[in-house]
Amino acid sequence: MNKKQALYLGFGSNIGDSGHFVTRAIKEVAGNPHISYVSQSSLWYTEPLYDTNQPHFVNAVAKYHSDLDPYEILDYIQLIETRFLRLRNPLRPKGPRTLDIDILFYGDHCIQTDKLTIPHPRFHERKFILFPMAEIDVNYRVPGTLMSITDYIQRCPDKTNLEKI
Ligand code: A4P
Ligand code: MG
Repeated sequence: MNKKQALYLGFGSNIGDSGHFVTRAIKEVAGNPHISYVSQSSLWYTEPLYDTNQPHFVNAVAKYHSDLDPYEILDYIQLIETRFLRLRNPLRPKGPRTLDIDILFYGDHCIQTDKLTIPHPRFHERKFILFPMAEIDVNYRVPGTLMSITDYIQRCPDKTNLEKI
């Protein structure tokens, strides 16, 4: 059996009752017997990044412990996205969604394949990930780097607004 490692997931929604979807999804992830809930950030109300012509998002980060393989985690979070009626519009990849779950960090895994990149490839350019991460573990050191969440916040180019709900 694999050892238990800290898993950080990012949640986002901007269709429907987003606060409720994110809160429920954080709990549903821990419905897997191999994933145990540790803590979570506040919910944040965030201005959209990238595709800016869409409603504001609700974002949050949650921390778990797990002994699953990273690809098993990816399959599982995609199953949960589907349960929340997540539909993918290939013409608008960064567009509105009922629920997006991203793997941000997982133990000391550093993976770069077509299917999965950990740490998440764009975490450092997103205040909607860095600010909730700082609430959970401000001194967290990002695997494969010598930098903490605070260091990344100081260097983050993101100028969008966000506020705690
Ligand atoms: N994939 C690779 N690495 C990962 C990872 N670490 N975690 C692959 C999860 N998935 C990963 O993801 C596409 C594929 O990425 C997966 O099949 C998996 O094999 P997806 O969730 O189907 O597609 P997506 O949501 O269009 O991509 P992504 O990157 O999750 O979207 P983004 O970049 O998150 O953009 N503004 C604010 N304020 N808040 C937001 O939450 N979100 C987006 C969506 C745009 N602007 C936003 C927000
Ligand atoms: Mg995603």
